[in-house]
Amino acid sequence: MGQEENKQASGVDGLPPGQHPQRGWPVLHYGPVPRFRPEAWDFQVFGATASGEKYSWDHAGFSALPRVTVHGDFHCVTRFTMVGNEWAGVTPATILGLAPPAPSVTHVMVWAEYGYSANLRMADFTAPDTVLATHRNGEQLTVEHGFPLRLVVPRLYAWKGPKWVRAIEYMTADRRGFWEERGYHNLADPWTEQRYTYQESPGDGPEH
Ligand SMILES: Nc1nc2c(c(=O)[nH]1)N[C@H]1C(S)=C(S)[C@@H](COP(=O)(O)O)O[C@H]1N2
Ligand SMILES: [Mo]
Repeated sequence: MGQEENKQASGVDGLPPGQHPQRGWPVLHYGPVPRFRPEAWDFQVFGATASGEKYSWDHAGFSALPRVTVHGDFHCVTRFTMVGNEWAGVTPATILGLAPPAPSVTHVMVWAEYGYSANLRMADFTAPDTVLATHRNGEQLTVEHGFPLRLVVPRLYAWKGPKWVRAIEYMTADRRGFWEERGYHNLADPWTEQRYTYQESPGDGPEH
């Protein structure tokens, strides 16, 4: 019976329900595309760090961090899915190792240029396929797709993956990010179609 339920819950080709496969890679975001200025770029970790200090990398320093390759689909809540991407970049585990969070940290806010943000539970941020990506399918990201750095969280709807990432904030309680404050589900699991705020169950997110 569990298997039957799973079959009914997933859509065509093993995609999450309500998703269809996409050829090509659409560009989707709110607001303008930021210009990359290497001398002004940094990547920061702030909030509830174990030491109380803020951490910062310039572009050369960030580019020297250990790198991995992961595989993951990309599910936009507008219902297209890009299947079978190879993402390359830096794992959240590497960042957490270099900038240890306080034991009380439960969530992160991922911050991008122009104030875009997305909140994540620590378990989703540290999932084995979550990556701070610089490349897709062997090619450097274009600026429209988030160059020089974007987050990819294949297990969640793609709005949880900010393009043009600049900082990670360690949080000791959950707080809504950009789209989560604007009617989108706090958790964003595509397999259970957590699309909109009105679908949230008690405990799925902080009070408004
Ligand atoms: N900074 C920023 N990142 C963002 C968004 C945005 O509006 N601003 N939109 C999100 C949404 S809804 C999606 S579907 C993906 C789209 O990424 P793409 O343009 O590379 O396909 O970026 C996500 N990251
Ligand atoms: Mo999206």
